[in-house]
Amino acid sequence: MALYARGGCPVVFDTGSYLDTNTETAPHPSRRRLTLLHTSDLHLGSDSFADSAFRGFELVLETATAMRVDGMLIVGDIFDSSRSPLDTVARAFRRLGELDCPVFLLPGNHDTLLTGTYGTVHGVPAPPPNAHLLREADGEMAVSEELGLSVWGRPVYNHDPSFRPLEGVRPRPSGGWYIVMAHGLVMDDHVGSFRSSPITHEELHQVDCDYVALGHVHVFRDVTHGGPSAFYSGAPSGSHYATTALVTLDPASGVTVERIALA
Ligand SMILES: [Mn+2]
Repeated sequence: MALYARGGCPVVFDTGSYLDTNTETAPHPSRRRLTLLHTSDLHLGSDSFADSAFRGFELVLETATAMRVDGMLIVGDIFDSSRSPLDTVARAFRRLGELDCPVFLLPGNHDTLLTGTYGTVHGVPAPPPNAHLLREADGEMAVSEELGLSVWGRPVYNHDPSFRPLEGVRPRPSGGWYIVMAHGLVMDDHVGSFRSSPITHEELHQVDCDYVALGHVHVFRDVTHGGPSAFYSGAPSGSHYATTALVTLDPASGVTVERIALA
């Protein structure tokens, strides 16, 4: 559990078995309007485009600050590989720690530095206090009581066809907003069953939450399939279509998602 004070109100991140007890004894406040910046696939520390990757990250941070968002969602592949330089990791975490809002961080298939899938990397800096890294292999919930927001995600430990990013999604908490993060490939009909980390249209239809924040595909895309709004944010660097997504949760008008071009 980590505590982060913002505006005098503690934000409590709960993990694993803590959660059910906590939500029953401390119900969320009623929903209020929230804006969240959704990003993914930053690939910091890449061998091939390290400088532009970090510039893309900085553009996302500038956008978050300029828009005074209430929180940030980073849906996988923040780092490029287990070989991403640790000083890049430290710099990235320091910059995230300077944000005046909670950050929800889900490891993607490239984040083996964070999951230790290929062996523990020694000396990896800790995420800043305002960030919650969703590391539990079976999925993990983080709760910001100040925002009235719960965020669930299942990190990628084994990027293969048997891994289902939306398997075991926690039921919707009793109050507040609920966002599910998933790093994987939404399967269109023409895509074969051999693809890794698949997400089906049926899963997107069935999931009971307010917004599904996706990562892995580097292009902004609406993949809503009859259920909650579901979008890929696009990557903030590495193409001519560098984007991020601004998500607004509004009690009156519902969920809206805007594509923000960064290039
Ligand atoms: Mn990926």
